[in-house]
Amino acid sequence: MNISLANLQAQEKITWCPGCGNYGILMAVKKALVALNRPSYETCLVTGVGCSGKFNHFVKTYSFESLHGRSLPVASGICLANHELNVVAVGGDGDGYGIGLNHFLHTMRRNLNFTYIVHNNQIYGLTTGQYSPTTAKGTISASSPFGALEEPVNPIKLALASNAASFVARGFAGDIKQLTNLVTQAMQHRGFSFIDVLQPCVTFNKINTYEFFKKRVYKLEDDKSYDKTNKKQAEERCLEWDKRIATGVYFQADLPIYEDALPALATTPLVKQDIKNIDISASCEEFV
Ligand SMILES: Cc1ncc(C[n+]2csc(CCOP(=O)(O)OP(=O)(O)O)c2C)c(N)n1
Ligand code: SF4
Ligand SMILES: [Mg+2]
Repeated sequence: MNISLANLQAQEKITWCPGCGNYGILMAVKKALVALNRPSYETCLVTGVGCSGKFNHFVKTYSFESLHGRSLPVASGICLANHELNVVAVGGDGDGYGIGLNHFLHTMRRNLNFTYIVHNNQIYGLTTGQYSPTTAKGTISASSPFGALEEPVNPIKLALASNAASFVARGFAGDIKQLTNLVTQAMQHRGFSFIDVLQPCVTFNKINTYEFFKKRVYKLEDDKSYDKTNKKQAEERCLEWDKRIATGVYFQADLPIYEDALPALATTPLVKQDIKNIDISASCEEFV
């Protein structure tokens, strides 16, 4: 069966503000699923909480709406239970780089085989415009009336510094063609694939707008001198921001994945294993 966009159409009405960058990300994910011809039942989306956390309402796949900042541990569990699924975790910058930051670091260390897409709008959208971990220092917001005091998190730098990230990319919600390509590559990559997406929040972030990004973004794939297997180059490019911002695959490496080290997963996914004849009475005796 050939999968089309119509197959991925959910029933629920989209409630994001008109013009929100989330629409571009939604379209890119759907187009990537079409490009890979993955039926709805082979994909599981796992979201956190936020405007981005509503992502799973608007695309027809299996999904799990987790707690704020907890999409990665839930996605890890799903991945281990059925490593044949196309698992995709989705969340915001507050969700992933704030409350969920520890999970981000530990998931990279494990290099489990799933995709993580962060809607980085540099603000808490759902809760109406408080500053987030990626908000620029000095920004006036609902929760920083005198300007944000902290230095912002640089998610690409953080991922590279983890020394275990195997696919690190950045997309722009205003360039659906490139983003589709990045999501497709991320889903095909064997290992943890992370995409930070520059996502304008048209309602609460009046600084990082479509115009702001359009003036600055350029594509790494157009730069013949750029080598995505060279981490040093990635570390340099990820420091750019004020004058220009690189999009594309910053870094990719073929590293051992967590699942390979688990003998229990070698033949077939856990969910498909026959456990009828396994005697757990001794464990029950001890723990129950
Ligand atoms: C444990 C917990 N703390 C706080 C909240 C309130 N809360 C909901 S969404 C959110 C932040 C959303 O920002 P972000 O993750 O950037 O997502 P966006 O809405 O911008 O897509 C917060 C603080 C919550 N739901 N749960
Ligand atoms: S508040 Fe911002 S992030 Fe949330 S739906 Fe509206 S534009 Fe999008
Ligand atoms: Mg946000």
